[in-house]
Amino acid sequence: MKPLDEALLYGILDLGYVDPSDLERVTAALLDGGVDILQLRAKGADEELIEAYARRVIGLTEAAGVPLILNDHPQLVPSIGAQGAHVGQEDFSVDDARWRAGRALAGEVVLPIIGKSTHSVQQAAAAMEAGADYIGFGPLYATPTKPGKAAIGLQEIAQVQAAATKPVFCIGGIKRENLEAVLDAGAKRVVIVSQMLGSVDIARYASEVRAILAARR
Ligand code: TZP
Ligand code: MG
Repeated sequence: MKPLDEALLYGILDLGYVDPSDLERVTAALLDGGVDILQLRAKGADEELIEAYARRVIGLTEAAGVPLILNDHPQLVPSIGAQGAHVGQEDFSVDDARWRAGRALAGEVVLPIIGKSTHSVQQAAAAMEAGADYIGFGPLYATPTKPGKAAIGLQEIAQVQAAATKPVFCIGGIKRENLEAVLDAGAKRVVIVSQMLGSVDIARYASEVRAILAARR
């Protein structure tokens, strides 16, 4: 598996943008483009459907050595064999999510990756203190992917990044056009959802963004 601390680009397979019939194609494109982590996000889907979606893509992510992270639902991590779960401020605590996502394989304990969404300097510090393996920080800009969620802007990125003990993935309204501004503000790693999934050539979009991130690291 690609190590988390070297991850630069985080992709999300968001069923709000991806037609279920397109799951494998879009996953392959994101992986071809070089995403370092992939999250399955299917808001409103029940457990059975999430498991079915995950089973269709996990062979691809494993072959690419890319961790598959489930949005919410840490309890589904063991049965799917996913690498972890991502929880929001209103969801399970990091400890609780890790306990639910934990599994034993052939007598060996496999530690799941647990990510946490954060929206302020305080939440970022608290999540890292609580043992999150990485945090999401945003939404930097208003975004259709999180309707109604206030943008936090770029001004706190540097402070969060300076105090970070874990990888920080900036998120929310990021696209190629504002990527330089986000990086100039101190970001090192990003999540891009709608702009990447809506691009004509997803693999190319991802690889271009990743090259920019790698050049600036
Ligand atoms: N959490 C904070 S912003 C966001 C999530 C899941 C959405 C990011 O999507 P986009 O389309 O890249 O703005
Ligand atoms: Mg959630």
